[in-house]
Amino acid sequence: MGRSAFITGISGQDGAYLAAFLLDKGYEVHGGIRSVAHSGLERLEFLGLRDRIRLHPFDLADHNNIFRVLREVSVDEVYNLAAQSFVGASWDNAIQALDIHAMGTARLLDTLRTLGGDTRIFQASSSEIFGTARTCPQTELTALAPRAPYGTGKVMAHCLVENYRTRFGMHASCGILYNHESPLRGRQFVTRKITLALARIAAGAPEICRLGNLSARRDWGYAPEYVEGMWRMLQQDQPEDFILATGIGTTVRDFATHAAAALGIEIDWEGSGAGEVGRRRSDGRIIVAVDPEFYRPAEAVDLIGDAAKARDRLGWSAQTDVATLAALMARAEAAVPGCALW
Ligand code: NDP
Ligand code: GDR
Repeated sequence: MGRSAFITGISGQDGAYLAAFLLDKGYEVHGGIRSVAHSGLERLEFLGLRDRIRLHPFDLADHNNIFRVLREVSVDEVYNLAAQSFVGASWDNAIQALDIHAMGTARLLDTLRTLGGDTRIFQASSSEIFGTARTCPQTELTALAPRAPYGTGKVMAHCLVENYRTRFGMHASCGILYNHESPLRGRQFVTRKITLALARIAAGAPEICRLGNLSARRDWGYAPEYVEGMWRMLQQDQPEDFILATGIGTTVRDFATHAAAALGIEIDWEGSGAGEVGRRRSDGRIIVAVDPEFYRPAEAVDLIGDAAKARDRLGWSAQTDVATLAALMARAEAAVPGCALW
């Protein structure tokens, strides 16, 4: 009989790619969405998956709902991808971020424990659990030190997975995921914000791409590769936690340079701090500027991951370098009239 999976956060970037990946493997795929009004299904529609998956009303804030749905679907694997995933916004609604990330994961783990059976669970953990790390790159053994409510909730979820794994013998694993991007990325994240603005500028719009800290450095990989890593974790005999990362840090400034190059634009950077700008070489026009409104209240340090354990044990490694990633995102944007996939 074929295998089955339930994906929380199926309407998000990773949820859509994971659904596509599992369908290709012959899985019956179920997914939870808060409501059609709340949850955009554009990504699932864009990938042509809308009619190939079974959607269920689902909210990580509602324990009864979680219990009802998981009892009904009775799947082999659960992937917990649901989150308030924009780190900056977790300062605006810390209670909600903590409830969804920490308590939501507790509700899910406890439901699976109560239902019994041998359902395996993947938890989307994050590099943000290492927010003030003193070492770089980070490994699975780096001390947990979150810098924002987003990461604090993820730390609690991370520890709960270990608690339930140890105490109840559950097959529960955390993927400590570093930034991974794609044309399906939400518009508020910096890579998508850059590719969307630059594609419009390349098409003639008199726009300026306004960003926060251009020197912030992140470890950016390509999202479809990361969902394969999640699946590989659940195929292990023993549950364990793994970092998924490229191991290479790139600044926001350099990501913009790569994305612009793919659209035929060369950028000359001048100035520093809040006064830094990026000028289009061909006509000297300012196309990138710093706006302190987009500075993080508490920026994480360089978050760069060492994925050696995943390479050795899962046979997983990131394949797409950051220049290729920026180019594929920029070109995907430019290929759509109005330069907006959504
Ligand atoms: P997205 O923001 O694209 O998707 C988040 C999903 O969570 C959406 O489907 C959203 O649904 C859903 N959701 C939010 N709140 C709830 C709730 N209360 N109940 C049920 N569903 C809810 O995130 P990504 O796909 O990028 O990330 C997937 C996971 O991986 C997240 O947990 C994220 O924190 C983690 N992660 C991601 C990284 C990345 O670089 N992408 C790196 C590290 C970790 P709706 O459409 O209704 O809003
Ligand atoms: P991040 O992603 O916070 O790492 O969280 P984001 O793209 O928001 O920021 C990356 C870096 O870019 C800097 N930055 C800006 N960010 C945004 N959003 N907008 C700007 O204008 C801007 N200018 C500079 C940020 O300060 C930051 O340093 C993502 C999410 O997917 C989380 O869910 C996940 O856990 C982490 O990655 C790993």
